[in-house]
Amino acid sequence: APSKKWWKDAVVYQIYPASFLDSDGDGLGDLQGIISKLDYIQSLGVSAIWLSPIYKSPQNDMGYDVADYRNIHQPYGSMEDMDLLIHQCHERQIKVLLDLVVNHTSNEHPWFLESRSSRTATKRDWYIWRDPKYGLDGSRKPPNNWASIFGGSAWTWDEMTGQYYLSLFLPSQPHLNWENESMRQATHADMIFWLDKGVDGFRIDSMNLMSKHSDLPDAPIVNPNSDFQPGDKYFASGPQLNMVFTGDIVDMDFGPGGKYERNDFQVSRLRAITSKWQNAMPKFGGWNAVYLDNHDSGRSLSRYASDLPQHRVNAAKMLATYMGTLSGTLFLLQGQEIGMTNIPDTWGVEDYIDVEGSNYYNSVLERRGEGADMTDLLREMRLKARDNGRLPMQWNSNKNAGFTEGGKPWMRVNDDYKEWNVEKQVGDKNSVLEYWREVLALRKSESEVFTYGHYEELDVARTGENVFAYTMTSFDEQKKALVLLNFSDMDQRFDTCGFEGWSTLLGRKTEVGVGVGRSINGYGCYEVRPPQQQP
Ligand code: TEU
Repeated sequence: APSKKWWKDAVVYQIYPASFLDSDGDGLGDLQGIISKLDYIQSLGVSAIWLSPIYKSPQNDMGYDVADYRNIHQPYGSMEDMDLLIHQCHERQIKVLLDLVVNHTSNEHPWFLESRSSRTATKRDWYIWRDPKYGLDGSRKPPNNWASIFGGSAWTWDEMTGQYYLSLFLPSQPHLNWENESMRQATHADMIFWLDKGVDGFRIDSMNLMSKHSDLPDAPIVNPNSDFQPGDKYFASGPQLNMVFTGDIVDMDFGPGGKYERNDFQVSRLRAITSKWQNAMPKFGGWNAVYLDNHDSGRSLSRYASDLPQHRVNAAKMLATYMGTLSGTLFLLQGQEIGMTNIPDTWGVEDYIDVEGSNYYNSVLERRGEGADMTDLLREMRLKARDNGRLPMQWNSNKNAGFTEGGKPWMRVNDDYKEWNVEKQVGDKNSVLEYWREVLALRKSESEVFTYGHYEELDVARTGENVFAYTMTSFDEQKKALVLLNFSDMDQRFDTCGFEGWSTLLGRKTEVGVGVGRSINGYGCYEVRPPQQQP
């Protein structure tokens, strides 16, 4: 059986500070806004919060470009606010995890300013600098052909010292050189600064990119239309860790040629990925991070289930059942607990403001020519653009969903907020929110079955393509749960043979009868019972 740890039992609630709650009316969320909602967060039954970056930053990439690890981005508040937030979380037994963005810094970080000052600078080697290459015609070229994840080359030219630096995201996000001992020590000191303040741990950003192949070789050409190629295999997934976010599920509807290539969701893919990781982790002594949504993805409800009015509640509950019953540490994104969706399809491209999506849109537009038909790309952006997970939190049916009482929210509020908000759902026993509370309470009381349990997929021949079913069993084999998830918009039949007499603890109260062919049109149901009751 897996060893017990607090971080394994944790249910982590990801807060995107810019979009959570604005307390001072500038249209941007802030730390005092978060503090004012800690009772709400506690009431959900989560045990930790993960704050997306709150450090001082020019915000070229929403704070994932840090200029000072020991200061707070001023519009979010002060260090006193941060101390208060940590303190108030702990009073409620909520742990605090910070987003540690140390694969790269902002180009405004003093380390980088020093590093770029000359080739012999003390911190020159803290970043990844290389000489240019030259083409046959004498033209200057980057040291290799790697593509930036945000478009263009992964290398940025620095005129002053005549070298390139590696920047796999924006040019303003130079990559730190993790081979450098003194840089590592400085980073550790910044981490200790926060641990001394009482934070409980870190979600480490882009950790998978920290160890690079020392030769930085050219990547094979998979994209003949581009000068730059994905070089992942030379820079991704080197380090070994206790727990990682695997990207398989959030990337599952990307095309082979890239994120915005059409590749419609199929339940079979989710089933295969889930089974792969649920089976592999216990086998190799690893540990799963269970999540469907984050600030870099579209909302799973819109991508993998249905946000149509007639299905939305059930679909959101089904995904909650899925997440809440799997083994691993659970991560949910703010708004997931009320069934928030992606950007409505009536919005235009101007409502997408994130760098990743807009850079891509502009590069395609440039290729196709001004005035070209872009509907195919917009369709994909509505599913997958990072903006979808970043819309302001919907608190109530007041103006701007209660997110801000002041001026213009930094990002447009979803049109559906009058019907879909926290206030409407609290206390409504049929709501998505109350269902999440139920799921989390059960996950906690039956952690042996779920968090630490043993997963087994039910054969698709038995369930049919649209139903994803599995059992979770406690390691002492004393308890077992059956999870049935109907990913279609129609009732499905499930042969209950072998599960006769089990009671439904969660989900639609479907009678699970004897024999064949009971109709299950729910978003999943499962039961827990001792094995001696097995027929
Ligand atoms: O993202 C890590 C990452 O690898 C991204 O490529 C991610 O897959 C991409 O956003 C998908 O479109 C982290 C942060 O989570 C992200 O918000 C930052 O933009 C990125 O690092 C750079 O700091």
